[in-house]
Amino acid sequence: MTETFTLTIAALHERVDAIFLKAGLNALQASALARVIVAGERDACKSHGIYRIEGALRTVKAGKVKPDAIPSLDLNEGSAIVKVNAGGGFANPAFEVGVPALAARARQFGLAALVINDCTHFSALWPEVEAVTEEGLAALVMCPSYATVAPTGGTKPLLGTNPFAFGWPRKGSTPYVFDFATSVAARGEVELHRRAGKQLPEGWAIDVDGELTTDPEAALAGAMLPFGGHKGSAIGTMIELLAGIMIGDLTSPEVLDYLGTTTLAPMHGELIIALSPEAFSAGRRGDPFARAEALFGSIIGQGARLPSMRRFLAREKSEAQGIALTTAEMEQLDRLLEK
Ligand code: NDP
Ligand code: PYC
Repeated sequence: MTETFTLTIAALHERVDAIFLKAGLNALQASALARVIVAGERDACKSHGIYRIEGALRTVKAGKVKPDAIPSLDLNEGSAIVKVNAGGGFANPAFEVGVPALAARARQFGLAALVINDCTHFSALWPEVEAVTEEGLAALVMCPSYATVAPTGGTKPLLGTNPFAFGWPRKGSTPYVFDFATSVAARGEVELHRRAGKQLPEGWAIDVDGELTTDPEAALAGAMLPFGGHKGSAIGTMIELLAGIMIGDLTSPEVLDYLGTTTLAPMHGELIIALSPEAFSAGRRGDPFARAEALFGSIIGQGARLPSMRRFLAREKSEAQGIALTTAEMEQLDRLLEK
């Protein structure tokens, strides 16, 4: 049996924060990264937990992200579009700088968008979705990545794994949140299978010759596949258009050209849209939140579960019992702190 160590959420945050500070990140960048990475471990989302630290540090070392960046907020007075330039730093502190203005504008106009430009992005989107739902607003979040996914009918990497997330606020309960890669699985999952010496499930990827493969090495060298065939391929393309081209930032193939590798965290933009359910429904057919609860109740009533419920249960457990890490993970953290 694998030996495990248990750390409190605060203790893990302290360690991850210290690793980033030691690597030369300023306090703003380090603490925002530590928050999102520790949230990944806390919620049992291993593909975007502490495993991502090394990639972020490699990207700093390669000079492809600015460790001391200070995001700049462009309030664009009178507009529903708020912009934050991450200044070549990570996306997470830029999001934290922009979210109060996003929420205020969404309340003012009924909907608003936060555009983040020039950011390095390696994280899960649900922490950002949850920050918007905590404001009583619905949220749509998306960003490109780097070219690793073949469009349906094609055989070469072109689209990114382009995550897409949605959230709906619920009174007195955790929000309704889904958050997924538009490839069959996140690339981080393929990498974790490779590290564990495990084969991939069928249908995740093709090799360099365009043949289906379950070998993670062959999948990383070849291309991943979109989820749901042509439907995922179209949603992935929409994300390139809206959160790449429309916001004047890089598309996934451009990111790969710029970085020349998928071993560093990708730099591009991000689009966050906040919507006010009260403003859209404007009293028609009653309280939108009560109607949403009836819908969720019917889903659960069939024996189905709501997305994120696994995650919220994992969070409850981590909050009560701490976060369990393996010996190898603890050693990795110690090694990174000593570097
Ligand atoms: P998963 O396929 O693991 O999960 C996708 C969503 O579906 C989750 O909200 C999950 O909730 C929900 N879900 C899973 N099973 C069920 C079920 N049986 N019934 C109802 N809901 C269910 O996610 P992915 O592997 O596609 O993505 C993982 C993460 O990777 C995401 O957080 C994403 O943001 C991130 N990512 C980031 C990228 C980036 O460029 N920054 C690129 C690609 C991905 P639950 O968690 O509760 O199981
Ligand atoms: O897991 O696909 C992924 C990913 C790409 C960039 C960040 N996460």
